[in-house]
Amino acid sequence: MTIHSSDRPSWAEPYKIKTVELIRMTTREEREQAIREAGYNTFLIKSRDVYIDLLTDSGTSAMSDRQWAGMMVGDEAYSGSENFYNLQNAVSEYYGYKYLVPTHQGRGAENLLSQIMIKDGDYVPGNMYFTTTRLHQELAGGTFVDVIIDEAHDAHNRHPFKGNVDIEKLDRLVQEVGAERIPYISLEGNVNMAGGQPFSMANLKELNRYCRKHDIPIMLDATRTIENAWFIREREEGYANKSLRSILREICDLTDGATMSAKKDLLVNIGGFFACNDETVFRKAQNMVVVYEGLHTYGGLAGRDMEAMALGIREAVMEDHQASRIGQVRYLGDMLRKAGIPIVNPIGSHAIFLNAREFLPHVDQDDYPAQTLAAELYLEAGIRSMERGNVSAGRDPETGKNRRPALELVRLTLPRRVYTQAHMDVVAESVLRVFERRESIKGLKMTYEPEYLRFFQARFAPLP
Ligand code: PLI
Repeated sequence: MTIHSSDRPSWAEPYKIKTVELIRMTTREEREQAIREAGYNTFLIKSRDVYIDLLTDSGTSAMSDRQWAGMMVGDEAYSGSENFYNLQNAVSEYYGYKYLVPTHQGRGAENLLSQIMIKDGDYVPGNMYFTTTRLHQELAGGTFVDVIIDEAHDAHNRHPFKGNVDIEKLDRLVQEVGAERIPYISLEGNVNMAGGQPFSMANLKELNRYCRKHDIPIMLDATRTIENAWFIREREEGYANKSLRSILREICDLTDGATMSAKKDLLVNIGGFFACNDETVFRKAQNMVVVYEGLHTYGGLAGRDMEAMALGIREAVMEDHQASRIGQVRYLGDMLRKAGIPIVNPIGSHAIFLNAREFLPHVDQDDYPAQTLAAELYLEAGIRSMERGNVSAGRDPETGKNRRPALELVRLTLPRRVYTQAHMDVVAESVLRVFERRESIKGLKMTYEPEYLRFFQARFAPLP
């Protein structure tokens, strides 16, 4: 019998700390200046002015001593690096796809997939949008169509699998536009914009049956799929005694290919890949990667990066690693929930999402409550978070208006293996202090808006 670490009443980090990075607490005056200079956009704050950095779990994880040792065996040959073959073996062993093309990060893989498979006028259904994914679909001439279940758009709904695809919504699209105008469905594990919400294996099996019938490939956004596997084991009948590794493989076997940002699940600071089972698609990706990323055996990465990724795959499926990863997120979420802070439920795997709509009900969505709350949390305690609401959603290309999404959220994203429980206590106390003075908080107006992915570089000013 396998004893999973989730059987233990409490978790502890399955590592000890060998190197530390010093962080600096700033004064209120310093933070006021920093946020003003950053145009009230947490993306634009200098890292040295941040105390606890919860902007993202992307590329911010701590690598293990083995991964660092792997960096030293980087084979920096332009072609045919040994580390590429190690990565290829690891992807084939754990994810099971036949063909692999490395890319510098996730959006590099999204570019390949979108350019290869989408034609002008196509429709790309997906279980909620992700910013870079949708943009690449649009740049390739496609229109993204949200086919996630309605529950995902409701921060209070406790559905255990809010990442599920609504097959009826998908079928309506197929009836309306025809399967031949749907190059693939984009399926994301632990749906980021919904609050890190998983899909179930039952839903994926049903989706697979439907897509086989209509000849629509399923392309997985595998970025946080190992974390999705954790929830399948925890919540779905028949999976309690299965390993994360076997659940991951079952997911991949029900799909046709994947894009991957290795900067999340896979515990590296840079890297990604495109993988698939179709040889024609692979040949196109292999050819296109040399235009945008680099030769097909490195795709924009150094040999050492590919080695760290290959080792990261093996560490990411370790049971005690995920137990402590998800345990830490829940620890923070439970503290906030008990203090009456409005957050998205159920708690996902990579972040706690503050419900800015309820935190600042008096701030209109076009005055950007989530952007405002992220700026206030930085001002309060030097904690950096990320807006995931009206700014991130962007404008509707047809109407030019803000999309005003149902979810107006601030994401407190936990890097893997980086912060301690004591840091989580400080975060919770700081959020509470902002909550206590919430009524005096006013919104922001946008003063600079870039054309693409505006949330990265937009600037704001406080409303009077
Ligand atoms: O940041 P990239 O290019 O390595 O990956 C893009 C990307 C694709 N899919 C998903 C689900 C993501 O979450 C994602 C990147 N996410 C970031 C940067 C984040 O902060 O969540």
